[in-house]
Amino acid sequence: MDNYGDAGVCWRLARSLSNRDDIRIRLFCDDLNVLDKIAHSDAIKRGASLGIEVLPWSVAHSSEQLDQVADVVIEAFACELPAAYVELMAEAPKKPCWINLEYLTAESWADDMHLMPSPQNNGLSKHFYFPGFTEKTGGVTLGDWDLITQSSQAPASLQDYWQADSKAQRISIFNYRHAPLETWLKGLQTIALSRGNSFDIYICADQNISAEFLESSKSPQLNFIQLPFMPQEDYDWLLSRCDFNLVRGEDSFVRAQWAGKPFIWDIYPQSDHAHEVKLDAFLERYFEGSPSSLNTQGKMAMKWACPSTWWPNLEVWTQHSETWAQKLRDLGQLEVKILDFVKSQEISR
Ligand code: TRH
Repeated sequence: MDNYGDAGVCWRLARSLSNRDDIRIRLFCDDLNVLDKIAHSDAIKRGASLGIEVLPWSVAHSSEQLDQVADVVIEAFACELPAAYVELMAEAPKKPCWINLEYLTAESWADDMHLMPSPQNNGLSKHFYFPGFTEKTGGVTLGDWDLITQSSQAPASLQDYWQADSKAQRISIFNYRHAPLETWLKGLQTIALSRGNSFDIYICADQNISAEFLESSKSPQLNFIQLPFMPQEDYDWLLSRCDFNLVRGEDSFVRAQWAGKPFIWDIYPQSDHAHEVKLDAFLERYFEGSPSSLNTQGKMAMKWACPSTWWPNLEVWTQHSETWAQKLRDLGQLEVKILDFVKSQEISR
């Protein structure tokens, strides 16, 4: 399975912070091939144009190759800093602000864990940073979303695919291999036949939908558009323009929320089934305050119920999604909250 989320979240955060001119960013990554895919085929070059120095993870292992230790060190997704780097941090005259960026969760314990210090036996202390959906957590990254999505013109990588003049409803698909996409699409076919809707269905790279299925299912109402893997900003634009998005993991999941449109979240599966608890925690928070029919149907939809059972509620869901996106904005964004935390640490040191 190809995963881009860890690199995607870090790249997005680096891009968001690089907009501020007093910050110099170094992004260490253990798989530059993944980063290249989401960053216009050349993360090092793209990063340089944005003021981000992209470096292979191996460099952080060798203290000789690093001129100085950073003022702020963000260790993302328990990547565990190399011992050589931690040594440099401990020896630095001004101790860096060390943040452990965790996975996003809607579970209520994140409120208590967010910004919890974890003293180390070398005199340093790192703080857990929990992104989330409440005021007590660290928020989610907005970055350049508004700028990217304000353009009515499709970005370069989508220009050959985007059906600008179509009157059909637009759906994007980016899921894991286990997602029951063919069954779900058959449900959509039922809506097309019974209600006369038509759909443009944008299928992202490497989705588990067979060519035979696409061939046998296409009709004047169901238009399948197979997309190549595109740069992260272009995928954001696609999400913002679709009426419904099928997303997964962490980063596309958050973007679907900024889009203010209904979506299905294909959560990253964990062997101990912890993801089921995580999904339910999100659904409770997300549908809270929505009309009761949407509350019930939306939760079913998120667990792959046949679209024909809830599609008639799409308009209500769309309104709810807009309200939710506004709620997220009001909570404050991760890139701002993380800088506020760093400032508070500088004052208290
Ligand atoms: O790739 P993912 O499945 O990532 C996952 C999750 O982040 C999960 O939490 C993590 O533990 C696991 O990886 C290892 O899904 P996600 O998070 O949506 O990340 C996809 C990234 O890929 C996102 O930044 C958007 C980007 N993307 C593109 O740049 N171009 C594309 O064409 C598409 C479809 C996605």
